Amino acid sequence: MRRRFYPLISLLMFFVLAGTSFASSEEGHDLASSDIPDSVEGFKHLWREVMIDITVIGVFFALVTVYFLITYRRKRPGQEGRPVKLSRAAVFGWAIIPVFVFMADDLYLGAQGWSLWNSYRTPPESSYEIQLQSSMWSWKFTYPGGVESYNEMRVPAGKPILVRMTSSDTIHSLFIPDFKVKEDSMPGRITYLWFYPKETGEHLITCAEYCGMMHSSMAGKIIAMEQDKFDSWLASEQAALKAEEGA
Ligand SMILES: [Cu+2]
Repeated sequence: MRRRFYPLISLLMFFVLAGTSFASSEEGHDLASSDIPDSVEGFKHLWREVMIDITVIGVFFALVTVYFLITYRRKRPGQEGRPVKLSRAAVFGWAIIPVFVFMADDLYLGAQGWSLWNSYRTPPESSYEIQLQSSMWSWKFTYPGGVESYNEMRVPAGKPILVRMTSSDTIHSLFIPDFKVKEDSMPGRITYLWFYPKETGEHLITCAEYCGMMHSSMAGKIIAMEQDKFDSWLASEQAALKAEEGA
């Protein structure tokens, strides 16, 4: 009568999954600036949570499958199985309890993602804004003051960066894997994304929307620099721009 324990195992799974949610949501947030929404850390937690949950679920199903394979294997040639007779209550129990367990987890994760996304869509007020125009097959960044750069976005570290974008030809998509952000850019429309480079360093940029022949080479990078180095870089670019305009 070990079969009786299976619904109990499902319920146990529910508590394991619920437990991982609380464990990963209790970790501290240590963002430098208080106007940065929790979504920055929240998406990291959610990602980890999804990974833990699919691992727990995957291992559970693998173990159950192996157990069934061994228990119900054919032991002699010509052996026929005896189908199990289930009561009406058992049929409903078998269908509803596992659905309840796994859908509860899915809906919980889905709702968390939705509320994080809602808070993400309001960029922090302290954001530094950079304009982006994408075209086949490069990224053009324009900084306040008119300085332009191609395929290399220099940003000050420790500040949220807001990228407002459009496209001059077809649909492209700005994807920054390290910050888990992606947004389409398209002609006739202005879209945005923002990210928070906490520290100095380099990060890959790539186009995530098939946009023609050289789509796969439409890559670039973000260079997060210390604020004073960024300021002097921008100032020297601005001076060069002025000299060019004056000439
Ligand atoms: Cu593209």
